Amino acid sequence: IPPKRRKLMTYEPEPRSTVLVIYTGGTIGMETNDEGVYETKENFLVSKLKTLPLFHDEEYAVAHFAADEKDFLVLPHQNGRRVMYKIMEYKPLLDSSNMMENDWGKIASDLFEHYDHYDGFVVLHGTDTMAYTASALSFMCENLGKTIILTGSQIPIFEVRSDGRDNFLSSLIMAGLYNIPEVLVCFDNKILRGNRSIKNDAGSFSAFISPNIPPIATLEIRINVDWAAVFRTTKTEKFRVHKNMCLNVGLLRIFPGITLQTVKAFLQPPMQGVVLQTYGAGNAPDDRPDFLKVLKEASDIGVVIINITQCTKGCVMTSYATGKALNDAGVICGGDMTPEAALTKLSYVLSKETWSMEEKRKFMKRNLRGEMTVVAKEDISILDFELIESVAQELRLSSTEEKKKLQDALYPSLMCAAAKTGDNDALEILRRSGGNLSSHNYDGRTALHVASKEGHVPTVKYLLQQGVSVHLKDCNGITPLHDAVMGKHQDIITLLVQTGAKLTIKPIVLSLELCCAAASEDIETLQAYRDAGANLSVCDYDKRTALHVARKYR
Ligand code: ASN
Repeated sequence: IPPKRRKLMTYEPEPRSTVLVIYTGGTIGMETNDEGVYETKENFLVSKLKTLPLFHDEEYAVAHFAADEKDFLVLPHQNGRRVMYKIMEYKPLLDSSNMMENDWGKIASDLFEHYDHYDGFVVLHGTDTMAYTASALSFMCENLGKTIILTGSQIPIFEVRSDGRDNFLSSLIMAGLYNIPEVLVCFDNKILRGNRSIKNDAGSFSAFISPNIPPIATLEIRINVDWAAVFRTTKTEKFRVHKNMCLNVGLLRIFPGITLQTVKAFLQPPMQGVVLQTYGAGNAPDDRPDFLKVLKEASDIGVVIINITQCTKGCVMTSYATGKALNDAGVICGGDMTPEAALTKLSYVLSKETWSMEEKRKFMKRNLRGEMTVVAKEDISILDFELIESVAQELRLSSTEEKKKLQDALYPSLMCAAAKTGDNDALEILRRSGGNLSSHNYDGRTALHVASKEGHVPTVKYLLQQGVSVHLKDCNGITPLHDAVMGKHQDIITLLVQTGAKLTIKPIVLSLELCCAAASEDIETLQAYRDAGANLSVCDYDKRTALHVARKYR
């Protein structure tokens, strides 16, 4: 028996994980040249790392590596486990400012080719366009089941002061020992979702943030992973990569006084998709019909336009007339996507040849890889969450009885959520798939309570036509009519009263509510109570009426 084999047989080596490191370039592996500027340098990272005990345990390698493992490096053990890694160096190594879409394609191909042979992957990358590559890879990698971490540094790894050593070591440990099936960015002891990250500081070691969601993990004395936040695919399909991204996309940041010519020129063919960076919560001038017309015309001929905010943090909403005007011009709400995520998602979605235009627009609104927070208000149906299907799959439910139980548990909440946004289509689908529209959630509220409170007349009508009772009370004894009164929705009050609803509120409670309304001159509330059939002369415990109060506060 050769000596190496003999050692192997005497004791079991620690369990090992393997990581493939794809080294694309960036400051992390650079050196200062004669002119005093950083430059990439080929063929030296591996040999130099081998001399650093923190990056390579030579003694272990000699004792335990098999013949076909000689290209690997191995970290000192971590809680009894070993991370072995192999570095695949690209030629040429690139400053990430020089990277293009075909470089993303190359990384994706290599991930695919080696996917089955490694437990996790680290991509060493320049920081300047790391957020773009991370976002692009998150979409290109379909049905991802392993950890992919992009990292780099602000100072080269072999300089005396460098953030590169920590970033690289943390990435190796996370990719090797933790299964977080996402494309991530590791920087300054934080693991961020790749398509949520942005380079936020050119001079800090804490160069990256994910402004709209907390880190997925933090590396402190303990490594804390927020497992509930990890985004997972719900498909039962194999990992694959989609490489042919659409290049006819662009990013247009509006500014006060932007000319019509600029906007027009930008939207010219062959442009297929534009990310429009607007002000604040998604606002653009609504007093320039020419500007909106140009957008509408482009959208009508098939250019997909996504609205995101110029602010680092926050999201696009249609709560202002200026934002609503964009919506009316066919511009799609991009929620809280980063510019990098919006652009690469557009590039990915537009390149899907089998998807119709309508599907492409729909998918742009959907959360595909955790890149956006789906705000239910923004004309997204709760059905877009594909909830029941995903939950049933996740729980591996098979029998009809199990599925029925799941339905009973989930449908009342789903119905209330649909009623909240006035989503009659969703309610109808839930009804057709066996849901009982009169069912109530954990605190006794039905879809009718919620729609009445929110003031959705068509939804209230629909529910009444489906036979939902107006007499149901929630756990606080509140009926849909009382909800409509509190929401001051006159037409809903009329509808409910027509259908036989009665106010069941106790006289003493009613008197207090009327007195409060009178004290604050809230005529609308008084009218609402009147229309709901309340006796406005009801007295409080002091025998005083709303009229007494109104006179006093006159
Ligand atoms: N220019 C470098 C790059 O992006 C910056 C860095 O890596 N810190 O490749």
